[in-house]
Amino acid sequence: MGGNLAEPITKEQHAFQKELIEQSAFTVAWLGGTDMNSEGNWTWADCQRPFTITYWGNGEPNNGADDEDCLVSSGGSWNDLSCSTELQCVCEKNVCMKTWATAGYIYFKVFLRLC
Ligand SMILES: [Ca+2]
Ligand SMILES: [Ca+2]
Repeated sequence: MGGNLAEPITKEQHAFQKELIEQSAFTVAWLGGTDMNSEGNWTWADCQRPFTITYWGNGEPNNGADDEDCLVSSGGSWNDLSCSTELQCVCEKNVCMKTWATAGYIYFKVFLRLC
């Protein structure tokens, strides 16, 4: 497929991926953030950029069972979950694909399968 997990680093991109998930059959989907390298220090997986703006839900991230190092969007807010959880994902791609929706120069798509 050539894309990677979405990294909605701007408010516009966050709003866009939230809408995509809402339009899909799902409510929760993976995004490309993790703190697996350093607990509590969340970065975007692709280039290890630290988060600049965040949308954590109440009480999150809570590193539940000391095993939550991956990022999901859930109803528009963020939660950390165990990376081994099977969920659909929001992916992005930096080149034009007409079947993908666009927010700025990043192309997002919610994949309707587990990943
Ligand atoms: Ca964690
Ligand atoms: Ca959590």
